Amino acid sequence: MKERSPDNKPDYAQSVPSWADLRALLESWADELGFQQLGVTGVGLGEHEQRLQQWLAAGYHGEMRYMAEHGNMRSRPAELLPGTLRVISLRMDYLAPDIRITEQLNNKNQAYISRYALGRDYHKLIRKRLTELGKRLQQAAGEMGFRAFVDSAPVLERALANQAGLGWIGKNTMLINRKAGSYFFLGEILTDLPLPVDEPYTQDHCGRCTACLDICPTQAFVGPHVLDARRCISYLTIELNGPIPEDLRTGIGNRIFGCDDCQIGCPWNRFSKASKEDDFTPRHQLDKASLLQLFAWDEATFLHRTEGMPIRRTGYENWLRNIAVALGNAPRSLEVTDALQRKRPQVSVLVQEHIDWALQQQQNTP
Ligand code: B12
Ligand code: SF4
Ligand code: SF4
Repeated sequence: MKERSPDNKPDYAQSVPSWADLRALLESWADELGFQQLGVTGVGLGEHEQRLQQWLAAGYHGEMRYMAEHGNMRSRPAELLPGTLRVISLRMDYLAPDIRITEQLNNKNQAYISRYALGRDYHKLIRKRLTELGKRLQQAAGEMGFRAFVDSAPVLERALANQAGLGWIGKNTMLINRKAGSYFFLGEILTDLPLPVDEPYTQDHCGRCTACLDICPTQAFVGPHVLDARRCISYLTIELNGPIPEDLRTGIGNRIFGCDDCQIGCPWNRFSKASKEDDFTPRHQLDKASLLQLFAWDEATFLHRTEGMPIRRTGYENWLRNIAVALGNAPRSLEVTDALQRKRPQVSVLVQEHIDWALQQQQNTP
């Protein structure tokens, strides 16, 4: 590739855009492709690497073995894609408009599904858009290698976004933006194009607030910025296979897939923006469904209705397991005990055990 002059002036060859031109193009394409913000960073993650190591050493990742695999690759993007010089980090807001978050959460007969999971699976959508963005950049820049990632690759996405200037890592460990809160996904493009980098976001706007730490229903935070995933409802309902530890079941309440409490409680989410993506609109009225409605789904219905949605990831057995726990936490009623008893003979030993717990809970509820 031809060199660009460092002062951003158009180069000796007219056809080579300056860095400033490339950045402007990148921003306008990102906007066109539905991203709300981008930033560029290098490949060194500084203290984040050590923090990740400490977190893993403490075992906070639980059964998410993929977190501990790959050595230092997760904090060294150039090991994931050799030749990488820069990471372009991007944000896409996902909060569907007109969703009544707290109403659903506060009604214990209703099923609470975390906000990011109500619509289409974001992985495919975002990766496709990132790849398109990378291709456009490649065309404009000339020779350039790149790969797009979202969520699933071994990279420390929040640390990268923080280094790229997108926001700070709050005490709830979320990447937060002052003007947009934290209800967004992160994705990135790793490239060998030496784009000028942005300043890392060094301010911290949490101040003395501890709302997220106090509100967490299962006390999953060891302290500010450190989450013991093994206690987090998101982990328990999505990542964990097998039985949910009994001492954490009541804390789960009616949350059957993921949890948003440490974001709902965050004052910066007053500034969160509604998503413009139709794909993030709730499907099958899952933002309004009752626990009993969802518990009645058979496997074929589950597979059919959750096709292309993040909920598919948990599988039917864990889905029933989670709803059984939530029914145990629901107000005492004949309808609930009846539904639990009727389902019992049709399900696995794992789900039966959770149903038995739920029946016991129902009995103990005044
Ligand atoms: C594993 C994982 C989980 C696990 C563990 C979460 C965790 N906090 O680590 C579980 C299943 C619990 C989970 C839950 C959720 N997740 Co998740 N998850 C991931 C994943 C795959 C890796 C995260 C990771 O690297 N953890 C390792 C630990 C060490 O990192 P960390 O907790 O972020 O800790 C950092 C800081 O807190 C910091 N730190 C430690 N001490 C200190 C001190 C100071 C002063 C500072 C500044 C920092 C600091 O050090 C760490 C390294 O930077 C990422 C995708 C990716 N590849 O990055 C998505 C990701 C983080 N998850 C995401 C989402 C949306 C969620 C949920 C909201 C989903 C839901 N509604 O249920 C919840 C939120 C729970 C929470 N508070 O984190 C988004 C976050 C977007 C954002 N705005 O931040 C990501 C980026 C996916 C994506 N591509 O959009 N998740
Ligand atoms: S997602 Fe829920 S359970 Fe997990 S840390 Fe946040 S408030 Fe706690
Ligand atoms: S709730 Fe308060 S402490 Fe927690 S992340 Fe938000 S501002 Fe920071």
